[in-house]
Amino acid sequence: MKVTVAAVLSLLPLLSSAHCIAQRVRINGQDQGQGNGIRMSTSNNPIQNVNDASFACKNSFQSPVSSKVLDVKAGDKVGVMWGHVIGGAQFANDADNPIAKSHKGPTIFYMAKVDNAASTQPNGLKWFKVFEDGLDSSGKWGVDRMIASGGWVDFNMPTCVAPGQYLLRAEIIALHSAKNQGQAQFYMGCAQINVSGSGTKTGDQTVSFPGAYSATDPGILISIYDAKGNPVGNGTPYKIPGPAVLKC
Ligand SMILES: *[C@@H]1O[C@H](CO)[C@@H](O)[C@H](O)[C@H]1NC(C)=O
Ligand SMILES: [Cu+2]
Repeated sequence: MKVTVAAVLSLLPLLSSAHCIAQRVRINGQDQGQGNGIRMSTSNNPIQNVNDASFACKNSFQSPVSSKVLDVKAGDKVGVMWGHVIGGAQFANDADNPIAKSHKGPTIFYMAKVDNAASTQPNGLKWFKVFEDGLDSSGKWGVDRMIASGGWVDFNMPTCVAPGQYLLRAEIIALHSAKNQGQAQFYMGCAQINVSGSGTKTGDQTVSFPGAYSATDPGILISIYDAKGNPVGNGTPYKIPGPAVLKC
């Protein structure tokens, strides 16, 4: 009987999840390896409560969490890779890798200055936004571009960021059901980086996670569908949640 229950439970992720996990970092296109320098969750489930205690960096981390802190120079191109499960595809021709195509929404990066990126707990940190990619004029979303890039989202480390260690928070918001409050899906993962350079900034506008978002923010409680039901936006510009992106 136990075997039968276990077998049934093992099928549940196949039936229910079209979600994703942040799992790799690349620097100037150089893949740093799965789970290396990133706090990789074993769960691809989203967080839907914006006040969840794990809203900064997710939870259910693979053990041990990487102790690696990745060196990044200000101005480097830094990317994080998302995949349906750890490793990417769940099975051959997995249409939900890196994420289900229905999961339209923005891709975002934040950073927070820390003393030790490998050990710092993420709650109470001051996060500043360094990248955001929402809805463009052709009806394509940041998530569409992430899927087209094989799960990668890259940004340029601003040259004005002060040297030191940071948690780099990658985020995706899936808005397919966001017309009802509490139904936007948040995915996040935190990379551990050490920035070198001659910048001085650690954020102009900083926010806390949880705390930065409200369940009724216009970019969180929203129907993304046009009159024909296409997920191309509702006719008004999409407002990405959170503060403005750091300007150098
Ligand atoms: C961060 O980078 C600086 C400058 O390259 C280096 O001196 C320091 O040891 C690095 N720290 C970590 C934790 O990697
Ligand atoms: Cu999902």
